[in-house]
Parts: sequence; C-alpha cells; structure tokens
Amino acid sequence: MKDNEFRKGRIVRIHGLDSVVRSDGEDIVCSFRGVMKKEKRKLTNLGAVGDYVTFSMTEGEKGVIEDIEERRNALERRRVDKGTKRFTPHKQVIAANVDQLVIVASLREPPLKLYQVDRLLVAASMSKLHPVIFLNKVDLAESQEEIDWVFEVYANANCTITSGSAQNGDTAGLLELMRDKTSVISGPSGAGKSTLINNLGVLSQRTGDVNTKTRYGSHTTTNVSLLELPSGGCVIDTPGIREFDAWHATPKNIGSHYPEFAEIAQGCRFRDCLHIEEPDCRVKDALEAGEIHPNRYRTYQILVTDLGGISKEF
Ligand SMILES: Nc1nc2c(ncn2[C@@H]2O[C@H](COP(=O)(O)OP(=O)(O)OP(=O)(O)O)[C@@H](O)[C@H]2O)c(=O)[nH]1
Ligand SMILES: [Mg+2]
Ligand SMILES: [Zn+2]
Repeated sequence: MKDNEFRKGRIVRIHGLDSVVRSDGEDIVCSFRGVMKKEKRKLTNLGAVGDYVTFSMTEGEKGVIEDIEERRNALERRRVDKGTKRFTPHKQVIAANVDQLVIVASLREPPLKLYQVDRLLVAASMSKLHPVIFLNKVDLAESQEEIDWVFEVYANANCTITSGSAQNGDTAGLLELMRDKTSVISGPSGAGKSTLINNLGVLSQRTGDVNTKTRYGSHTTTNVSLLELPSGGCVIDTPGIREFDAWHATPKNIGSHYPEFAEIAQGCRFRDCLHIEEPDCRVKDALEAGEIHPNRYRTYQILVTDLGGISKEF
C-alpha cells in the first residue's frame, strides 16, 4: 500500500488526542490533521468511539485522520463537576453510530426494579436507540410465571425483550439480537453487565498487535471501548456508557417516551397533561380500563418525580 493512500476505518479507542482506528483487522494509532482540530475545536471532542473515519498512513506506522463521516447518532453525557459532584451543562460524546441499547436487568439478586429499566428505556428513546432488555439471572427464577410477568409488562413498550443467564452462558437469544449491530450495554449495578461482557466471547482486543506498533499497547485494557463479537456485531463498552442515563428528561417530556401513552395522550384535555392529577386524562382512563400496564404507569410516576428533581439541579 502506498503511503499516501486513503483508508477507511472505525475509531475503537481514544487515548488523549490520539485515536486507535481499526481498519481491515488492524489497529492503527492516528492523530487528527491540524486543520480538523481547528475546525472542530468548538466541539467538546473531536472524534468519538464508533466514528467512521478516513485516514492516511504516515511514517512510523502512525496514521492521520483526514475526515470523520457524519454521525448517524451520538450518545452524550453531561460532565460532572469534580468539586460539587453535580452535572454541568457541558456535554461529551461518548459513542457514535450506535444501533441499540442493551439494558441488562437482573430478575433477582438484586431484585428487579422496573423503574431502573424504564429510566433507561426513556434514555434510549431520547437518543433514538432501539432498546433491548436482557432479563438476566433467570437461573434464579422460582417459577416460569415470574419471568413471563416481566415480558407482559413490556409487551407494548416498543422494545425487544429476551432472557437468559450471563453466568451460565445462556445468551444465545441476546447474541442473535446483537448480530451485525453496534450495541451499548447499560443497567443497574449488580445486574450482570461485566459478567455478560466477559461471557459474550468478544474477540481479543489485539493489544499484542498494537503493542508491536505503538506505545499504547499496555494501557488498552483500562480503556476498553469497541469490542467485536465472534457472531458479528460489536459492543461499545466504556465506564461512561454504563452511566448512560435520561439526564435530559423533564417531567413534561417523559410521557412521550412511554410508547403505550403517546397516542392516547393526544386525547387528554390539557396538551401538557402530566397524566397524574389532571381531569379528563385519557392515560388514566386507559390505565383503569387495563389498557396500560399498572407497573408501567407506576414507574412513570416515579420518573416524573425523580427526573424532575434532576433537571432542577441547574
Ligand atoms: N445467578 C446468577 N448470577 C449472575 C448472573 N450474571 C451475573 N451474576 C452475578 O451477579 C453479580 C454481579 O455481576 P456483575 O457482572 O459484576 O454486575 P455489573 O452489572 O457489572 O455490576 P456493576 O459493575 O456494579 O454495575 C456477580 O456476582 C455475578 O457473578 C447470572 O446469570 N446468574
Ligand atoms: Mg460491572
Ligand atoms: Zn393525561
């Protein structure tokens, strides 16, 4: 290959100002062209994990990123102020070009808390990501009904739900849903995210390859990012993504991220009905008629209170 030839790849890790780009199964450390840095200086970060880029090789087996393809979507988070530990208005892109959010929830130990799942469903909807719920630890179930019940709760929630056990390697259903997609994984603490990632059979990060060519090889394990699945598809996994949350939700827009409510809510007397105490509320009518699952309505109430509290921090 000629030195000045352009190549295509995808950013799999970020190290300060440099990015590791995977291209034809090879990991290449790249910096950004000076002109790009200037153009994009106003953005919070230049490249993000998941970005598709065009680059050229320079001497010393390093690359230079010439262009970033327009992002299909971008997952953002707010920076937390180190002093006050509060959210700041500054956003940071943590991953680009993501297809779906896999929400890992445990059936037991810790017990399933629906509002934690639903909060992530709202977050997925706000980021235009398809949500997949992985109901984990079904090996701990005492009855099939216990599992079926969760599937019923989410029957009309516009998400895909599958169950299994990360620990026992019972993940075939989930792997099938992840095939050829770029997924991010989130879920409450203890639900089994790390166990799942360790058991998905992700291909090694080729740190050996990187080591021989770059000076970053030994640091890669602490900065895990884009992992390839042997069955096709990949997982973007960084601590930042595990904190993925509906931080930009407000009490007024949460309802629009509950697919069961959205259409019905058009009929409420007040356009900005919160479906809590207002008269002539079609959502509450539907709840009483058994058309909306009571547990979904319950988590909605909790989130209106919780997320309302978060947005007041500003
Ligand atoms: N019985 C059972 N235990 C599991 C399963 N998956 C994970 N665990 C256990 O659950 C505990 C928590 O799993 P982790 O993978 O550490 O959970 P996590 O979601 O990464 O938690 P955080 O890192 O705190 O967010 C560990 O003790 C796992 O061994 C499962 O399918 N069945
Ligand atoms: Mg973990
Ligand atoms: Zn209403």
